[in-house]
Amino acid sequence: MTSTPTPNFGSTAHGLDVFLGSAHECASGTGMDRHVLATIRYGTDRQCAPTDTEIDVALPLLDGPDCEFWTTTDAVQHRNENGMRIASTTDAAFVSLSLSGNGSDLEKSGHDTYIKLLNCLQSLGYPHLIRTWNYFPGINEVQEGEERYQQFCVGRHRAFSERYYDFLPLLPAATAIGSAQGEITIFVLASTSPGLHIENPRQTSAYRYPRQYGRVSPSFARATVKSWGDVIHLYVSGTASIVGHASQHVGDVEAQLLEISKNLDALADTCRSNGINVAPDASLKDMDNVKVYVRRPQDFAVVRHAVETSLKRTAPTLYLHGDICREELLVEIEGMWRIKAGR
Ligand code: 3EB
Repeated sequence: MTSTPTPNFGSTAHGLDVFLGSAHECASGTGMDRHVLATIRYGTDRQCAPTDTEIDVALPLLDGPDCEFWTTTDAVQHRNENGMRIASTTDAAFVSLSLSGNGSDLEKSGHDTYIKLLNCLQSLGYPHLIRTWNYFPGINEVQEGEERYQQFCVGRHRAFSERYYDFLPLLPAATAIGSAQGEITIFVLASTSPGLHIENPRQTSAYRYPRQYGRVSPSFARATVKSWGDVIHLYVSGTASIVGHASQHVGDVEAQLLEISKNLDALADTCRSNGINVAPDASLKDMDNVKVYVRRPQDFAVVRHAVETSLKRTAPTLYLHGDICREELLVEIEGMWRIKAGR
């Protein structure tokens, strides 16, 4: 019997792993043959300044492990360039950057940051964006008649269109979340080889949202699949209660959460019908590296209860207090599925 060959999503030789844990768990979690590519520290009351491999995200912790560790079996090289901190292996690069000040001109900050990142990744030989994270203060604040998120979208879009002739097929999975305090913090995972970007038929592609949501559409894909040697990761973008392009269940956080779960299930279905080996019942409960962003801390108890009971999730989950990029959205979830190679 012949089996369908497993698609090669840019397979490379070195394993990449990621897990949530507490600060002291990194050393024990990595073991002697693994090296740290990046540590992301969540929360607002850090005592010590970040080291060269640590990235701080200034969102208040509601519950869960406070660190995210990206590790690899490959050797890691560190360097600083033009305000960016770069950690790289033979096939992966993690690049981060923080801008002090609240970035009063978000269009300019978004543009300049993405130009810097794209130039850097190009020149170092990791031209393929796999996943991006964007955190900045006051995401829903209105400046000069326009939400800061929309200004950011304009700048990011302009950077992509200056660098690429046809960039929509290149857009990776992403997160954009607002913080009450802190700096603009952007970090990306990139590679020497491309991932496969995936859209969700239940949701309008964000890059095709109609103009009513802003001068330009947001530049991201719903998910990106990437093979790292013998592991395949499916990175899922920040997913909200949006069907088509319309926000659903305004004011009802629990209904929004159930809608998100349906979006995740539809995404898994699409992946499967495209030959990506997501488990048949893959859902929120099977995701790893899950972050749940909650707009109003008073909703946290309801959110956690629904995640654990209705959505049957028992694995480690990081709950953060953060603003979602449409005022009416109360909760957003990101994560990843690990996919088995072969069949
Ligand atoms: C949405 O689906 C919710 O602008 O990079 C989610 C993930 C959202 C990423 C981004 C925005 C972004 O439109 C918002």
